[in-house]
Amino acid sequence: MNRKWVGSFLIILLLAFDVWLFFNSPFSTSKQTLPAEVKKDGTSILDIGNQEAGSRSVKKFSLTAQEKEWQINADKSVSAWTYNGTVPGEPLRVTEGDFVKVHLKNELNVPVTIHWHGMILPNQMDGVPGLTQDAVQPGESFTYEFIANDAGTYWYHSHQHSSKQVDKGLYGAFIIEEDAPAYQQEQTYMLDEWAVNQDKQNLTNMGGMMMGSMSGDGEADTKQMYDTLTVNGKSGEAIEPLKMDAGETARLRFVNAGYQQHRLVFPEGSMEVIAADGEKVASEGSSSNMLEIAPGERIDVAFTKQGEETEVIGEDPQTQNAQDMKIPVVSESNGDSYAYNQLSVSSASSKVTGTSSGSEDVLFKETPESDVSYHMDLSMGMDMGEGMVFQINNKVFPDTPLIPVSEGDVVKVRITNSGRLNHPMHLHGHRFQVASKNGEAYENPIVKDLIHVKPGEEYTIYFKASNRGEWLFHCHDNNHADLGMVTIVDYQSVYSPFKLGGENNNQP
Ligand SMILES: [Cu+2]
Repeated sequence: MNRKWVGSFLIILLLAFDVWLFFNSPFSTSKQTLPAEVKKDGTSILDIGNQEAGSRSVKKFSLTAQEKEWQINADKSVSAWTYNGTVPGEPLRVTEGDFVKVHLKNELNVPVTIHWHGMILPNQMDGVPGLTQDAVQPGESFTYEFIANDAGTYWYHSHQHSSKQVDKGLYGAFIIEEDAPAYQQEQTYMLDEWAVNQDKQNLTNMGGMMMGSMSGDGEADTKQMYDTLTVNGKSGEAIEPLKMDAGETARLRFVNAGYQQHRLVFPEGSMEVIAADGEKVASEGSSSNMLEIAPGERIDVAFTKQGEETEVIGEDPQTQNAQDMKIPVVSESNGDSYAYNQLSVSSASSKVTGTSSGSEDVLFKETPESDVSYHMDLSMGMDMGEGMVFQINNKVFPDTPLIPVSEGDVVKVRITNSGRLNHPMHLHGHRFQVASKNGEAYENPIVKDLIHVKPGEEYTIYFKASNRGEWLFHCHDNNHADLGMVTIVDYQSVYSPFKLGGENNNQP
C-alpha cells in the first residue's frame, strides 16, 4: 500500500470513530443514583447552616431565566438562555456583609438552578441539583439567601446540565464590594465563546473531539465547535470601549465563563494582578503583559492607561478568532475614537496566571499535617456505552471515589493529570491553599477555589473542612464534568435528601 492509501484509511477510521462518538450520547440514565456513601444517616443538609439577615442590610434581586434572541454583533445572533434577558445576566453588586436574597423564576421549558461560584455559603444555597436542591422546574421559583462575606469577584451560573445551560448564556457577575473601594473606576469582563454557525457546530463536533485531544496544546476538545469569542456577550466591534484618562488606574475584573482558556495581552507595563478567585494577592508590581485565565477562573487586575491615544486589551493574536476579543481603551481627550479593525494587540512578553502570585491572606502559614489525604488523578478514557469519558481515579461520576471528611479536618488533595487535556478543577463551598506544583513548594502559596491542571502537571492543595455539606469538586470545562469528571467532598455527619435524575430531572 502506498502512503496516500494509508493516509486515507486512517482518515476513514478516524471519521468512523467520530461518528460512533457522536451517536453515543454521553448522558446515560443508568447511573443516575448517588453512591451509597452519600445516602447515610445523620443530619439532612437542609437542617444545617441556615443564615439569617439579623441586623444586616438586605439586598434583594430577581432573576428570571428566559429565552432570548441575543445579538452578539451586527451580523450574529444566537438563541440564548438568559437571566433577565441579557448575556451575561444582570450583574449583581452587593457590599461585604450584606444579606442577599435572590428570587429565581424559571420561564424556560427546562429546569434550572443558580450556583454562586466561589461563594462560601450554606450547602443548601449552593444550587447543585440532586445534591443541594431539586432543579427549579419550568414555571417555578426558588429563593437563594446568604451572607455576602469576603469582598471580591464572583459569578453565578446554572448548575443544571451546565455543559449546555452555561454555554447558552445562563451566567452573570456577582460582585461583593469592599466597604471603601480602593479604585474609583472599575469594570467587569466576562469572557465566553459561542457556536453561532450551527452547521459548523455539527460538522466540527464530530471531528473536534478527536482533533482537540490530539492537537497537543491541552486546550478544550470542543474548541473546534466554537466560532465566535465574546466579551460581556458582545463580539468584535460591538464590544463596549473602556473610557479612561491617561494615567488613570481602574480595577478590571475578568471572569472566564467559557470552556477555553484565554490569554489577554495588555500594553507593556500597564497591568498588575490584584486578586485571583476573589482572594487578594500580595503586590509584586508585576510587569507581565499577558494574563492567562482558565475556564471558571476570576482574575482582577489594576490597569493604568498609559497615554492619550487609544489602547487595546485583547486576546493573544495567535489564538483562533482572536480578532473577536479586543477591548478598546479610549480617552475623552482624544475624542474617544478608534477603528476596531486597526486595534493591534501587542505580542506577549511574559505571562501571569492564576497561580503566579501568592495570596495576601493564607489559610495555613506552614504546610499542615493532614487528617485526610486524597490522590485525585485526572484522565481520559473510553466507555463502550458513552464514548469518550473524563475520569477521576479511572471512574466516572457518580462512581468516582468521594472525599470523605469530618468537620475540622485538614484535607490534602494531590491532583495529577495523566490525560492530554487541561482540567480547571473547582471546589464548591471552600477555598484551598495551593501548596506546591510538580513537587516544588510555593514560596508564596495562593488561596483559590479553582486550579488549572494541565497535562503532566501535579498540584498539592490543602483545605479546612469547615463548612458541612455535600460539595462538588469538578472540572469547570463543563463538558468534561458532564462526561464524568466530578466528585464530592462528603461530610460524614450529613446527608443529602435529594436524588440525581428522578422526577425533577436533576442533572448536576
Ligand atoms: Cu476537564
